[in-house]
Amino acid sequence: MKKINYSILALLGLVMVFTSCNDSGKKSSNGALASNNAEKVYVAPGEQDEFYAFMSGGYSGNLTVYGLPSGRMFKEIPVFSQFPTSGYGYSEETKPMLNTSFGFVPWDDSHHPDISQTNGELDGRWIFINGNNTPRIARISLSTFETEEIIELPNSAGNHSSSFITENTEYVVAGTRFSVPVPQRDMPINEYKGNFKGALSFVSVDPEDGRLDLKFQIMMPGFNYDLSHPGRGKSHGWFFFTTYNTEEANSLLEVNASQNDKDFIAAINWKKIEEYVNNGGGTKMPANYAHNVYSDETHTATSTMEKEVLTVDPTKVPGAVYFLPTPKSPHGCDVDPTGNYIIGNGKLSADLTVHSFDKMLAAIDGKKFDGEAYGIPILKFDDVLAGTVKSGGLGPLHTEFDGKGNAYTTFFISSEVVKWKLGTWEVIDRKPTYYSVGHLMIPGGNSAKPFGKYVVAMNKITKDRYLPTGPELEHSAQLYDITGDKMELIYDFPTHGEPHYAAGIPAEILAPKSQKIYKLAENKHPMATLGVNDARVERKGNEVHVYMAMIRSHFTPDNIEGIKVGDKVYFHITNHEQDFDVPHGFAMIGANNSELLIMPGQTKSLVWEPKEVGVWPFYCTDFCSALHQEMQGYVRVSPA
Ligand code: CUK
Ligand code: CUA
Repeated sequence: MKKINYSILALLGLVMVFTSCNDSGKKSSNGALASNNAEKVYVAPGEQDEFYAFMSGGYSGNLTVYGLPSGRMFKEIPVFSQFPTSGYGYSEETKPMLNTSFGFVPWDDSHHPDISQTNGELDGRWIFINGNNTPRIARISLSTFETEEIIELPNSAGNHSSSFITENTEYVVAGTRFSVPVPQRDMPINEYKGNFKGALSFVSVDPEDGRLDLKFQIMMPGFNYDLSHPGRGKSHGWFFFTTYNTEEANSLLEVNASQNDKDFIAAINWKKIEEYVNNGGGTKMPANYAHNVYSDETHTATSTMEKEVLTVDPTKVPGAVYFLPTPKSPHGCDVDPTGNYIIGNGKLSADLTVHSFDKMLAAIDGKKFDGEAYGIPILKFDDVLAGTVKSGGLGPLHTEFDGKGNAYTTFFISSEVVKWKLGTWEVIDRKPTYYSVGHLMIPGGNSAKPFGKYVVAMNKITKDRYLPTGPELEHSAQLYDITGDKMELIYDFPTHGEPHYAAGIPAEILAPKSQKIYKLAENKHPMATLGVNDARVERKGNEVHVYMAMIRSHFTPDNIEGIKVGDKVYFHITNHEQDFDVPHGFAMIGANNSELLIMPGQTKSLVWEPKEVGVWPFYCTDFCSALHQEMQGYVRVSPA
């Protein structure tokens, strides 16, 4: 067994290198296509893109916003990382967003964005994204493009199968990648098997304001839970998670974790579990986790430490959880727009496995099981299998759908996207990617109603696609036109961080919602300066609070005296502009905590601790008018 596994891996590695070299030689043929395709991606000056694409930032911890088809980047939305560009995570108002039970954690690894849905269709209200490392889920408003809420997940580690949502945004789901001792405790690592647990978290979303609440956690066997997808249509009420390492090895050297020819897709009837907990089922256990909420009325975040979580033992809810055997350590887990087909791609295989929801229900009805794992019934592979796609590729990862009965799967090792037909399982087309593609995205491709015009491939390796920029290149996205039978590669563009996944939405749904401005009269920040006459300096011991107003192109007050070395100076600054897109900035010499970028109608605060006597300047960092360079002031600092 040992040898075979190693040699497969070595072979796959070789194929990858070989394919990459081969593909780079085809550059000129791409170039020849360029003139036809230029028109398809050209968005003329003053015109706007047809789609938004939200790409996860991977190790940037953020979310980036692009236009399709132009590939232009519009914005980087800070989520799990401090962001000096706007002062997110530095300003007094936003620091609490990055609170966790581990303290202030201003970094994370964000993988999978998902846009809110109503009746299985994109509604463009919020976008959710996971923090992998210190397990968290964020909710971002799509009217302000600001992170409004972050909830930490206890008992979870490596929050990877996240943050996918159910078809009415009832829940955003998070599955633990690493099983861990629950509750955490000191124990020998090699006693993993049978003792570690894998928590699947179901976080409810308030239909009105989007507020998150960790409703329950299902305590699953100690496997690795990789990706997940909600059922939709006929399978609404179910959630599917791929697993690997069902061997429960505590060291994942290939020999340990891939002994089993098949791991599982876990099928969870969350409606059944919801009913169980609504009727008083489940066990409350102590847990410590942060819940951070930003209010765009007070422009301030508050962080609360939650103290307990409701856990569910799946064996106590008969009929709620089943395992579907799935070959070769499946990674991606994708459900087609009709909700019948569940695709699990074994990352060490060539074939795609497609399960049928209908067949699954029939097998459950007929009680046709193939034993159990930790009390959870295992269905028979042949009973649930809808079909196998003989892809001819290697290393399948993720699948999206065009809404016309076709599926598109990425192949990491053979560097390609393969288009195939749902139901007949025949391969229709394949196109190379440059290189080693991970996820792909069709706008709405993760909903009941995809907009099958483009697919974006997100590649892990960039190599020779752009001008070299030292040893590290930004990752590369590739845009394919999928309106015809054959995919057509029409554009390359660099992405920021490592985009694992993306969510796209037509601009006509989203753009009208995204022009919010904050009304000054509605500003409920406790430190706001709503009238210029309210601007003032107040001392409380060695704390000094400067209540400041800003409008083109002046700060009030702009000459501040009476500050002493050793004081802690809080600048609370309110932007009095009421025009769309007129922020002002604020930077103080020697301040070691970034600047502020303050939106019209908003208040933000920055702390400065002067160390030396003198007269020290501050200025506006955002070019705001012809007199932007005049937008400045001084603070006089006297001896203590
Ligand atoms: S994972 Cu990155 S390629 Cu985190 Cu969705 Cu598959
Ligand atoms: Cu305000 Cu520049």
